[in-house]
Amino acid sequence: MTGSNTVAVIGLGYIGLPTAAVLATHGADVVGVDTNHATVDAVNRGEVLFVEPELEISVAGAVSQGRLRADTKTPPADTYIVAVPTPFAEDYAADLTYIEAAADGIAEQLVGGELIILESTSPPGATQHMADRILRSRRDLSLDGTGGRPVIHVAHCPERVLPGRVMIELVTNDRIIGGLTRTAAERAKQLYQSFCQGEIMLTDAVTAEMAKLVENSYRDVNIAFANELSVISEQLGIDVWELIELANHHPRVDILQPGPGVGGHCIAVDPWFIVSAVPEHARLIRTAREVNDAKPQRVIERVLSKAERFRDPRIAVLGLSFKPDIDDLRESPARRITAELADRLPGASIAAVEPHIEALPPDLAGRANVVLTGFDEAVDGADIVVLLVDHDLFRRADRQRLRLHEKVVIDTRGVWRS
Ligand code: SAJ
Repeated sequence: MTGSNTVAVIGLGYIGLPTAAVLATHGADVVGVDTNHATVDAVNRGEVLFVEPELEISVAGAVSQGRLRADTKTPPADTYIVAVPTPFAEDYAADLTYIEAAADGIAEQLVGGELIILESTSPPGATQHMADRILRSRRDLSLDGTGGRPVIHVAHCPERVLPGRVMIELVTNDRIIGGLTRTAAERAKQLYQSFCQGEIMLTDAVTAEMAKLVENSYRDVNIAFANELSVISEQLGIDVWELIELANHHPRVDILQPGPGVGGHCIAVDPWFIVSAVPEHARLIRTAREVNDAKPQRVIERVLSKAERFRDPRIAVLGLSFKPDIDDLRESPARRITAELADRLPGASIAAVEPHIEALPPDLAGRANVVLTGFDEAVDGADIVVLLVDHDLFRRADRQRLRLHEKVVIDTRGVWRS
């Protein structure tokens, strides 16, 4: 330990950068580390390369006060926070390569006494795996002082913030910290207390890892229930949104909303880590994933059947992001639906409307029959209107003026029910 309060945050993405900025504005000296040179250069200019309310102002302030800088190399620090991606591999097992690379960079710098926190959403056992990897290359260190070797403190503190509300939720959400030792958990608690106003609860590392996965699986299972109801309702010829609204009047029923599928990098991914860890028992969690993953295909088939009556259909696709009022297109069902419609209907012209982006992502830009266009223009020229994301702009639309009653409308979010 140097006696100072230096923090290295490894991974300057949707979680790492906000965490780095918040720590810096609460008195820590923070170095953000990322392998991407463009990200590092942007942060050092006080800029942010993705949309998150209030983030850029916080980064710019911390950089101009000299509390935050970015680098491609991991520096020596008192505390390391690992916030790198944990994608899943072909077989749905978590890919820990990024965590391992971060651990290798940290291992070189350790002198003993440091705190290392894994924030990335991780499968059960990942925190121990990270510590084991560090200790394999640093046999002069230990977790508990055995053999008189200096101690490193390792803990898991999963992030639970909602994209679009990250800067608020980082401060107000409760946090779970799971230490490989009690001292590690307590040290991590001290750090988070510097900016977190929520309750901070201590446990062991595996329970903390599972808590995060369980939160997102809980939501996935509940969305799957709503999505299954939407398919059942379609077969029975009833309006699923009316059905859910009525059922939700019961004091102990609170069904979520169906949609074109579940997107984003969390809820569509994390449940697989549980399934992969205990496949024979995670039956409901697996089925929920399958139900939600099947939903985009159902939407595609519905559009294709409506398109049969037009020679070269003009289709307006409303929304490409994975949820409303953000610019995040990761794992977006809307994007997948748009791409497949373009492939299956080569003669169709598809006008995609996404008010939060300025250019189509490469997979869609490469398709000759898809253009990015304005809302009114797309709807005006369309035979079929497919609403995929409940952006505020679409919710507030004047349906009379847009003459939606003259078109085939497929509203996957139920925002245009009369
Ligand atoms: N969705 C529905 N119907 C609903 C609610 C959501 O179809 O009733 C869809 C959305 O359209 C979207 C997907 O689910 O495609 C996920 O959106 P979301 O808003 O439920 O969640 P995320 O992925 O933005 O953030 C989640 C949050 N977890 C929980 O609410 C339990 C957040 O707190 C986590 O920090 C985040 O995952 C994460 O990083 O793990």
